[in-house]
Order: sequence, then C-alpha cells, then structure tokens
Amino acid sequence: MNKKPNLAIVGATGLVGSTFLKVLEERDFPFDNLYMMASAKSAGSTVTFKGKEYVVEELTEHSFDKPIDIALFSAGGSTSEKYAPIAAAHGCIVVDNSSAWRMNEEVPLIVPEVNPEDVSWNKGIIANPNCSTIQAVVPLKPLHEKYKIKRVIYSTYQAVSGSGLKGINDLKEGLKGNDIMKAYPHPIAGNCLPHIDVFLENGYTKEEMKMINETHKILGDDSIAVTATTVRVPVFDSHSESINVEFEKPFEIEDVKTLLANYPGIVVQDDPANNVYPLARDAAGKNEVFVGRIRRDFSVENGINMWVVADNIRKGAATNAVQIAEKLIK
Ligand code: 25A
Ligand code: L14
Repeated sequence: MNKKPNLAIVGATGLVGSTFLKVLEERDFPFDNLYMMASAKSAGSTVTFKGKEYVVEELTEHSFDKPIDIALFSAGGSTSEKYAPIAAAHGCIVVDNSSAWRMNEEVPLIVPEVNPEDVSWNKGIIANPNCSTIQAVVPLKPLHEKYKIKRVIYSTYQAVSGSGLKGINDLKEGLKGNDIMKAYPHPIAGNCLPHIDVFLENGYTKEEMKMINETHKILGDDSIAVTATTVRVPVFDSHSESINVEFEKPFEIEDVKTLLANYPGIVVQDDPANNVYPLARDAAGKNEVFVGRIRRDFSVENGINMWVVADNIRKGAATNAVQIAEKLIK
C-alpha cells in the first residue's frame, strides 16, 4: 500500500476491540480515516483514539461501501461470518479474531513470528488464531525447525478475561463470596474448570480441538501428534500453559534455551534458583510470549517440558491482529 490505509475496527467497544485501539496507538500504526463499528446497542457511543473522540457506528451491509483498506474484527463468530465476506467483496482485507474462518482452506491463519508468508495468499480474509494456540506455536516453531516435533501435550490454565467482561465479573464477585455464574456453569473463584467453550461429541471441548487443529495449520504439518486439556482458572489476565514436547532428533537443553531466547517475540524467564519463571500477572499488559521452566522430560528419549505465559487479550488477540495488519501495509 502506497498511501496510508483507511481502517475500521469492528467490535470497537469490546474487550478485544478496545485493546486493538491501545495497540494501534502504542505502535503508531499509520492510517488516513478510522471508523469505529459495533452493534446497534453501542451505536452513537464514543471511543477515544490518540486524544480524538470517534462516534461508534452500527455495523450494517453498507458499512463497507466507503473505501476501507483494513478492518480488524472482534465481534463474535456470527458477525464475522456475515460481514467479513461483505467487507472482502468491497476490496477490504479483514483480520478476523473470531473462530468463524480459522479452518477455512481459503483463509490464512497467521502468527507473524511463525508463518508471515501465508499473508500472500489471502483472498480478503485473514484469521487470527485462538489465544491459547498463538502463544504455544511461537516457541514451538523454532523447536520444530531444528528438532522436528513428534508429539505435543498441552495443558492450559486460562484467564477469565477470555470470556470477556462476563468472566471478569464472575471472578470479581466470586472473590467477594458472591457466586454468580453468568460466564460459567460453576463458580470460578476457588475452582479450576476443565471446560472452555462447548463440549463436542468426541469428549473434547471446542477450545481443545481449536488448539489441535490450529497448531497443524499454522505450523503447516499435520503429522505432529497433538493433544490438549484446557482449564479455566481464577486468574484475571494471561493464559499459562504447560507444554510437553517430544522431538524426532536429540538436543542439548542449553541449546533449546538459547534457541528460544534468540527467537523474535519470546522472552525467556528461567532462573529457578531465584524463583524466576513466567507469571500471569507479570505478562499482563505485555506483547511478548514468556517461556520458562525449560527442562528435559526424562520419561521419553527426546522430550522437554516448558511453561508458557502470555497476555491472552494482547498477544492472544489484539497484538497479533495488529502485527498481521503491519505485514499487510509493508
Ligand atoms: O464466537 P467467537 O468467535 O468465539 O467470539 C465470541 C466473543 O468472544 C470475544 C468477543 O467479545 C466475542 O463477542 N472474542 C472474540 N475473539 C476473542 C479473542 N481472541 C474474544 N475474546 C478473547 N479473545 P468482546 O467482548 O471482545 O467483543 C464484543 C464486541 O463485539 C461487538 N458486537 C457484538 N455483536 C455485534 C458486535 N458488533 C457489531 N455487530 C454485532 N452484531 C460488541 O458490541 C463488542 O464491541 P456491543 O454493542 O454488543 O457491546 C457494547 C458494550 O457492551 C459491553 N459489554 C459487552 N459484554 C458485556 C458488556 N458490559 C457488561 N457486561 C457484559 N457481559 C461492551 O464493553 C461495550 O461497552
Ligand atoms: O476462539 O474463553 O478465540 O478463553 C477466545 C477466548 C475462545 C474462548 C476464541 C476463552 C475464543 C477463549
């Protein structure tokens, strides 16, 4: 793109939408016109960007009649299903945060540190992966390139902010002894719920299957065996993940640590003697993926365990989407 792009933020008033705005501002993303869109409920309200107030407009079939180059969507799956193709038909490129388009064969699924080249075959819609998948594949990528991954076991500890304001409110109230259950079928305060998104017929949750399928698509390798257990924990921000990885090739654990520390987007925090390891509260508000507890799995021939933490609304959603948009304007 030669001129500065016209941008639209769809779902501008939501948790992810408002974080798009923060990240665009922090990274000084170039733009000419900027449009804020949401449902009829929010139309007429205002949001502030770079000190200027913008009136939120209702998203309709005609929202993309005006020239818009890039639209960042975070308004849920059904909104994306309906409106992303309308935007694309008008020549706009949609970066979509919902799960609606991720596994569509015509739609690239991108983590900029992992598969930026896939931007080239977009047909107007690019999908932003699931938050838990994004932070996992960043450290897996350099390891897969060097040692070829055979199998991955994910166990996640996911923050309530993944469920939006409802989840945050359930935990806030629960901590005061008020067990409201608007986001979850059980109290979240003092609990761990092995249940994220809906249950499927195969016994897994949809969140678990997203991690499995999206890992294959982003790494471009269906031969990797992947399994997952995803758990909601009483933490406000940042998902934590225990990741067990088995490789084809042998390795030195110090080389693994160096490889990860030198990879873009990763910060290694691994000094157990001084109680240094990634923590959800420290990762909150940051854009990087934090990796620690990197150690050999002595139960298999070539395996490791690691602990991976990232802000699920930033790297897991808004930051990753803005990074994709940055690739588009390059
Ligand atoms: O189906 P999916 O893909 O799984 O996605 C489902 C939900 O997941 C969130 C996102 O919620 C989405 O609604 N989400 C998506 N990707 C995510 C990711 N990567 C993710 N969460 C984490 N990580 P959200 O809160 O981020 O975004 C909601 C925004 O979407 C707007 N919206 C909804 N339907 C729309 C629409 N916009 C246009 N057309 C439609 N048909 C929604 O606007 C919001 O901006 P709104 O008008 O419905 O809400 C306006 C005001 O309401 C506040 N609010 C929302 N929920 C609550 C709330 N206030 C109190 N309690 C609540 N529970 C908003 O803050 C806003 O002020
Ligand atoms: O698929 O509830 O992007 O933590 C992101 C938030 C799924 C659920 C997605 C959560 C959603 C997830």
